[in-house]
Amino acid sequence: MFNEPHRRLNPLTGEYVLVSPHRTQRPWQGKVEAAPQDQRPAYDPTCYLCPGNSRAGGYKNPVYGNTFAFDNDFAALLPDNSGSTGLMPDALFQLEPEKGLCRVVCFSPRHDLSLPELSLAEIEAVLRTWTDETRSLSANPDIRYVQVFENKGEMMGCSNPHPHSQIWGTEHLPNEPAKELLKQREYLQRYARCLLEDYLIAELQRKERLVVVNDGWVALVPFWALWPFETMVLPMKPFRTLLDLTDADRASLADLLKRLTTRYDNLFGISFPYSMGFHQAPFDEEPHPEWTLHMHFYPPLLRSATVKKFMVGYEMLGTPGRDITPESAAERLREMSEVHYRTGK
Ligand code: H2U
Ligand code: ZN
Repeated sequence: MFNEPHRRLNPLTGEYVLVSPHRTQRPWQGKVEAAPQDQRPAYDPTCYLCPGNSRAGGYKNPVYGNTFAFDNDFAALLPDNSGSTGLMPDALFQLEPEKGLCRVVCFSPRHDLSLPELSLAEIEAVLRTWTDETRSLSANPDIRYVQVFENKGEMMGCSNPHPHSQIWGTEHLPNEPAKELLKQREYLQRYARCLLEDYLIAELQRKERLVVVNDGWVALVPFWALWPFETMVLPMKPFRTLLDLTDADRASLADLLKRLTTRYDNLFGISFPYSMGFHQAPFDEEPHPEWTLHMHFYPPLLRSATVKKFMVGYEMLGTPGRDITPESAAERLREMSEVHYRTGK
């Protein structure tokens, strides 16, 4: 691969990333984050997500034994938002109402565990809950997109270490899926093939960016990865949404997620922070033959548990960039053990 500065195209968004492999030797005298504290009790009486505890607005959590989903008490979107009528279309001042629903999904009653520390059966239960939530949100005629995501770790601004994720159902397509829809549609029209299906076939042949492969799913560092240890999870079968998965597909995805997130935790010996989520086809009554269900993991860490990547300066004003190549990041992740450093399992 190139050792000189180059740019790579992200075919899913149409945006470029600048790769500067020669810069990895540069000394770091900038911000060092405090290593996150990993010691937590199994139950925290002050946690608003632990079983039996109180939440905002006087709600009390049930003594749940598995996963637990509820309406976000501080939802960013509201279901009955009819908006102000009579808005004038204006080229420079466009505004429209947005309806939506925000859910919170706890992975486990255990306050001290995270995804890689759960059993395969427990991860399957999380996948089932995400699927059930997607089904009920998408049944609402006002909801055309369902975004499942987890924001993990203090470094990512996550407010609570209790393992949880969020699901937002919205009337409009969010920015990122909107870009991906356009690009996947263009590719299908041009090549009569799915962009991500072709991409997966090519990556399975090249092998240099693969991280974990099982019978149903692949985790890889995409050729155009922007975050140092960014990965994508792609299915071997042509799934469009979470609703297409069988129990067996969920079992194999649980296996892949456990192995991938264990490698992440082992990389710097900490509970690895990230934002991750699914990009599924919109629920707008269209068939979406262009779409391939996939996941993105965007971790902020660069070279240790305490040095994170800042997306600033030229990256905000020009083009985002990276130093370590996607190929070397994939190699580092491939070298990691699939035995978790903390649990020994
Ligand atoms: P994050 O840390 O990922 O933001 O998730 C916590 C969510 O939980 C956050 O969106 C919600 C916040 O609005 N929340 C409740 O729904 N009830 C509460 O009592 C506190 C926090
Ligand atoms: Zn808790």
